[in-house]
Amino acid sequence: MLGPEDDDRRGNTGRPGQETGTVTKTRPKTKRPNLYRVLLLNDDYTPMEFVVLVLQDVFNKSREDAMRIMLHVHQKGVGECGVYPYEVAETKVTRVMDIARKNQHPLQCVMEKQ
Ligand code: TYC
Repeated sequence: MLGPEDDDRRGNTGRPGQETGTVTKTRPKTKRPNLYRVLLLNDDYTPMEFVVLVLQDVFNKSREDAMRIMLHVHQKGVGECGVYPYEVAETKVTRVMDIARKNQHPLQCVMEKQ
C-alpha cells in the first residue's frame, strides 16, 4: 500500500497541484557484476604437479579438486578454474602467468566473459 511518503514512486512531487499521476515501478538497484571464467589451457611440457600446486595456491582448490581440474585440462585441452568479477579474474590470470614464466613453464591461463 502506498502512503504519502511514496509520492515520488508515483512520479509526484508531494506538492499540491503538481501531481502527475505517473506510476513508475521501482526495482532495487542491485547491479550484478559481470563475471568472467578463468580457464587453464593444456600444453605438453608443464608438469602435472606444477598445475595442481597452481590450482591450490591461486584458486584455493583442495588437493582433490585441483587434481580433477588438472586432469580435465590434460584430457580435454581446456578447463575452468573458477568464475570471478573482472578484477579478481584478471589478478588470478596474472598470478598464474607470472608463476609459470618464473618457473619457465609454458602454462597458459586466459579469461572469458561468462
Ligand atoms: N599435459 C601436461 C603434461 O602431460 C599437464 C598439464 C595439465 C599441463 C594441465 C597444463 O593446464 C595444464 N605434463
